[in-house]
Amino acid sequence: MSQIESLRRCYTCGAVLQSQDPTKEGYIAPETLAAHAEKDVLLCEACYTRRKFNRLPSSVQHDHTFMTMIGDALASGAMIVHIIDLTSFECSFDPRLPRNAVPNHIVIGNKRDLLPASWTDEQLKSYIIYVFQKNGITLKPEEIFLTSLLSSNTDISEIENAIETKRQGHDVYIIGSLGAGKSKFFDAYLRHYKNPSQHPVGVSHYYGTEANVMKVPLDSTSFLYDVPDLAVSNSFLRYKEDAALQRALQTVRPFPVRRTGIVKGGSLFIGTLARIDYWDGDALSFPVTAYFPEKIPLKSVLPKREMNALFVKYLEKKTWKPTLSCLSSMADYDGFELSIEGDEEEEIAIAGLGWIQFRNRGKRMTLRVYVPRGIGIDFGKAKGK
Ligand SMILES: Nc1nc2c(ncn2[C@@H]2O[C@H](COP(=O)(O)OP(=O)(O)O)[C@@H](O)[C@H]2O)c(=O)[nH]1
Ligand SMILES: [Mg+2]
Repeated sequence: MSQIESLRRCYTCGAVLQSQDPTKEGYIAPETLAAHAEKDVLLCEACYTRRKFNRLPSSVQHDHTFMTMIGDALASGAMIVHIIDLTSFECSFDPRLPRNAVPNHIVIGNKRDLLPASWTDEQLKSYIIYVFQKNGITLKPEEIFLTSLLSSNTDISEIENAIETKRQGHDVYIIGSLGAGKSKFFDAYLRHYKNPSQHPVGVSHYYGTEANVMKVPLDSTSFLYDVPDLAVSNSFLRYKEDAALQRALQTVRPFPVRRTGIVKGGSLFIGTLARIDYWDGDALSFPVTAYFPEKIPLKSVLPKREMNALFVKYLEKKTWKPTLSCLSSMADYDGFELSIEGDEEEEIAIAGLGWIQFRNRGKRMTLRVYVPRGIGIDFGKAKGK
């Protein structure tokens, strides 16, 4: 006799629960399943670990205006031009956005000038493809353009041509996080712009939102829209009131390449803004290359018995500038643990601040990363390699 059984799903992520393959989604150990078989609410191991250890870094949540505009764009077949800040975009994806929903898009990787000149365009494009793919968006190299829009004579004609050929008569929406370079892009775009229509270039209320949005006519029926800034709720850019910090972050000088190391039991203090501890592992120490704006201090700290007390002492004394007014004790930081294996160039990026790179030569290591509460971190393949 055949029978129909309903599938059991993880209460948090919705994956179908399975006990066959720990590397596939929805895995739950057979003994856990047996012990809790009568329960209605079951979690897969990945979600259970995240809940128990609060391991998931903060992701960004776009606001109502953005979601409305992006919804319109998708529904009308519009083209999306996504401007990213190459020094920090890993944590700018909203997990609520439908995956691979944008059939027609290009990505502009801006602030090329802040990255090492020796990194090739191919390396950077393949990194952008990798990060977008991790966030469920497939990109092709020909859909990516690299710019330094700070310089007023930047030639964007290649991008203008790509927009004109790819949009196929549809509207175009310019999106990007605060500080990515959207205003600079508009400056460059409007420099050579000739209005082909009867409509004026101007700011108008966008239906269904509270926002006033700039509209640039592209022909008599379609427009280029400037979408309000994407949220930076999980980035250091959110601390607008800390002026000295913002001045240090909004640098026009390339991020200096600083080589240092972290000793087992020791730490890398990024001023008192963040901290990366080498908690445990096979090697006694490992070399690190750090990329932060030059005014952000770095200090490699040898193992001390009371690492937290030392860090808090620096914090209280305001030993390192710039400081952040909302930080006064370790309770103001989120901690994450990274367990690393394999032999690859790895990178830890801290949203809006910078990143470190290191090579893990087949060793086992556990790092702990502390960042101000709510700041996003990303861990993955190193860029420019
Ligand atoms: N170094 C550098 N800074 C840039 C570049 N493009 C923009 N900026 C700076 O980044 C900040 C934000 O740029 P803006 O165009 O206002 O970004 P928006 O918030 O997306 O509109 C400003 O301080 C710009 O001067 C660039 O290519 N290189
Ligand atoms: Mg702007």
